[in-house]
Amino acid sequence: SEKEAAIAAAAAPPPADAPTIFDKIINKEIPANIVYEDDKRPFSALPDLQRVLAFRDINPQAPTHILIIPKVRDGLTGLSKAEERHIDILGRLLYTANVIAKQEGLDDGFRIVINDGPNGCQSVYHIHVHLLGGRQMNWPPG
Ligand code: D5M
Repeated sequence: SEKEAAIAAAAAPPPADAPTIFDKIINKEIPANIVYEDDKRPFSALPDLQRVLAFRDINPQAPTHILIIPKVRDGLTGLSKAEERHIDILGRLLYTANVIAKQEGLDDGFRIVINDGPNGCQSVYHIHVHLLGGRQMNWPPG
């Protein structure tokens, strides 16, 4: 029906090369509460494609709610677009989530979430790891 088509269009992911709001955060064009950043240091061995940025979610779902993202998207609009070349950055995103969890004092545990695509309720098509903590999380998730 026309209504079903409208819903499908609204939920459809944008083109893979479409910029997202996270580009503006990476480029410091809009403010964000940044909690971690792999800086571009002249003598750092960390390749550009493995650098991550983390900032507080604007719509927090827990006392601690932080997003960890690659500073260069490199086609990784979502986890479902992952290819072998992304293995290092994927590892770094998870590793950094743990570093930040410790920084935030989440010693009793935390939740990691990656939403993918319409069914996963993904809204920003630049891969991001949600770090949630500071309260008892529930299972199953909504
Ligand atoms: O999660 C996308 C998340 O991104 C969602 O929890 C809100 C958050 N968001 C959107 N815009 C901003 C800005 N400008 N700052 C901080 N956080 C933001 P998803 O998994 O795609 O649903």
